[in-house]
Amino acid sequence: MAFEVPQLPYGYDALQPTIDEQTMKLHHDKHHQAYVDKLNGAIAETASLQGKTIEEILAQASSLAPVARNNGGGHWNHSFFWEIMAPAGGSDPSGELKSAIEGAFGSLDAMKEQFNTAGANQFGSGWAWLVATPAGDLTICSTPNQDNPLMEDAKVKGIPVLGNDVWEHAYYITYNNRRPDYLKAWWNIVNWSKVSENFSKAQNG
Ligand code: MN3
Repeated sequence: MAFEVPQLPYGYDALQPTIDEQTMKLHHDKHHQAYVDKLNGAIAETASLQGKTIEEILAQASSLAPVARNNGGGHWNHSFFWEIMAPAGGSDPSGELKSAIEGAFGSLDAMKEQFNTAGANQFGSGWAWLVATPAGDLTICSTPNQDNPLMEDAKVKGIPVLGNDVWEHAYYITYNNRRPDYLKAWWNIVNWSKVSENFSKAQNG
């Protein structure tokens, strides 16, 4: 069964003005589709990857050919990304997640600042992550390219709870070179109820 690009849970224009419609169309229909097509192509030529879930594939990241690693990461990361955004005016972190964020970072604002710094300082393309670690803590990291904390050779390993795409294709049409402005504005469209759900699932294994 080949992997597929999931449908967006909202319209292409639903995240405006934070993310413009053209960016969403290109990002979802072209970039994500290309990751999926190349991943499916790699799997068709690699018997050991056939029948595996995307998480099982990423768990053996260090032994993958670059085409499978990069496009497998691209598929997982973007499928995750669409779900953790929602039209502006959404919820705040739930009680349990709020407590965990305050315990780890002092406050929600302090967490956002650390996350934005990780995203701004990621040289070139990559992602910023809020991660539930195997020890049950929350931490922030960034990864290059389409890597993520599920990869067994990631510097910071764990289950992503929240992540932002800092590739130029994610923000350049509206924000040009101003990645920090994109990072700051992006919090307007975070779907905190989905993030809280991710955190609960991570805590329950
Ligand atoms: Mn992207």
